[in-house]
Amino acid sequence: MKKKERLTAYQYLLKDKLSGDKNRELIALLKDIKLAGRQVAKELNSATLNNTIGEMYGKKNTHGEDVKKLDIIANNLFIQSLENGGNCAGIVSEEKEKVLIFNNEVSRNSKYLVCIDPLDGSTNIDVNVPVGTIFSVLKRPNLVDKTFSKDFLQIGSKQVAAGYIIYGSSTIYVLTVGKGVDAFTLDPVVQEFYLSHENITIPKKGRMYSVNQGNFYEFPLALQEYIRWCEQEDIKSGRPYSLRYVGSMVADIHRSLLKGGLFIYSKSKSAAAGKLRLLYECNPMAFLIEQAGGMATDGKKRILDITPKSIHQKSPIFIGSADMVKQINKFLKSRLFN
Ligand code: AHM
Repeated sequence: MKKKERLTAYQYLLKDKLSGDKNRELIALLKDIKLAGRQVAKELNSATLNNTIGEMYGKKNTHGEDVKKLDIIANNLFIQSLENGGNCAGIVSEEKEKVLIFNNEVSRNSKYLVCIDPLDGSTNIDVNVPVGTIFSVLKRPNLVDKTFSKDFLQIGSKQVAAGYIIYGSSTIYVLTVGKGVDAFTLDPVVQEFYLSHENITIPKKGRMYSVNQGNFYEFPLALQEYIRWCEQEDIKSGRPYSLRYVGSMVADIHRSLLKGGLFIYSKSKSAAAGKLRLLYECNPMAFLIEQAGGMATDGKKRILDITPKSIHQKSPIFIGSADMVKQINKFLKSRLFN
């Protein structure tokens, strides 16, 4: 039997989604991200044996959260790959308080900027539950000037590419370059990502909602009412819905993308803007899910229309199957969402 031809992510982009010479630099940048992704997958696979699980004692990130050893390892691998690749002028990373502008000659002249959460899902890192990398690629607004922090403060709809790598039972690289969504699965023997899911569309409806329900009484009343609505029995709409919450945004979104569902990280009494960061968590996921036919809002407006004011700004997010986002928006509008 003839074996089906396999296309690597690079070959697929070259042939299909990013054909043409003007896209070479972007393809190369996406390759740099893939390289670091493979290295991170390897680090995660042997972390227990290499004694790299656990916290960097005494170290907090820019949000005051504990930092894990693997957070730092992943951050360094992405920085090295992006800097040495020369296809990116600078980055914003969850693990770095300030913008990092690359100093080498080639990078300085590059068109692109990257915002990244190198290892998302900190609480799951040490317990063999899927975690991920989330990234967003922006174009420098001006190639003549040096790169400045403000160049990263672009609305999400200006992203030229975005995606995530999920480190789970397989390692999968899910990507949009603004022409739909495709996924590439890592062949662990060849150590290469091959096209595995072409033109993914998120189901319009879903029956799974994903929220940290332990925060129920912290949530705005409108959200509490939505959650109660999900729990009620209603044959027509298929309720009660199932609650699924991994606690790694990448894993919860990946399931919603493939099976349909709604992911919620709301504001609450103790966190006025929620927890997740706009530039390197909400924006890339919103771009990707919209490209797959879904929707993403902060409860009031489209995530991709928010003008960022600072690089580590947070935002509430309601994202997933279009009908589910529309439904929750009705609840959030029917009462003051505060
Ligand atoms: P992190 O950047 O510390 O990893 O936090 C982000 C993660 C998301 O992946 C996940 O959706 C959320 O935090 C879970 O938070 P909580 O434990 O408050 O439910």
